[in-house]
Amino acid sequence: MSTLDLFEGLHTPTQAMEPLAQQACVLRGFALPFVEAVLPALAHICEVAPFRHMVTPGGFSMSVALTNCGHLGWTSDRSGYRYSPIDPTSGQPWPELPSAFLALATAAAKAAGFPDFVPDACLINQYQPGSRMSLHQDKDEHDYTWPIISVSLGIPATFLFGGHHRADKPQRVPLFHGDVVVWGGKDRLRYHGVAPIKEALHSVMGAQRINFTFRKAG
Ligand code: MD3
Ligand code: FE
Repeated sequence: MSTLDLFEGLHTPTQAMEPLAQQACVLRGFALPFVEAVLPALAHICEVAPFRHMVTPGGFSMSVALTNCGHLGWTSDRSGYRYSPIDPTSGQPWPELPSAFLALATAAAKAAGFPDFVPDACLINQYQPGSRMSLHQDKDEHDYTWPIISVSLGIPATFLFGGHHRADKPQRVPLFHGDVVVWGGKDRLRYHGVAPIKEALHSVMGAQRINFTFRKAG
């Protein structure tokens, strides 16, 4: 076996990896080489399953609009939050996970040390200036041992990265076009949210932020 073969099995980061916690890190700009392939696939999803403002169990309309692709989609209504294979607006299955999305998600997971991650769900959040997401935990998935991969596109956001109790003061993490965040292990159940989005214009995405979260939900 050559020295090269030995090195091939090792994890060699190709760009800056910023740790946020023990099992959470930011891969700055990781998504940039994928954007050209991701945007036409996103446009197709938005035609089949347009962004919509869902209602929370408490009866409030979310300021973030959302859609999904992949086998399972996250939905909310007066009766609760759940993953469903059917888009409640169309009555049809969610659009398939595009190969460009899968390539991005698996490459990011691998770079962060999760080589076996294959998502079955992609929630797509659309933020406009003023949209926000209050502190919450993601607890609607079956198996919390899988990581969550988050991809940010468009105008900047301040991500709020809290602790295991709602009252824990969150770290403020700025996220920009092309940034990818990977959350695994014990950091997977931390409280998190997004501060109100500031008015801005992105040269490619316009006045919006798009966030993809890739999960194994089923
Ligand atoms: C940290 N979305 O859809 S993504 C969500 O930017 C959500 O749209 C935010 O929170 C957004 O549920 C943040 C990243 C994310 C997802 C799950 C996490 C961060 C997380 C779970 C634990 C800690
Ligand atoms: Fe969340």
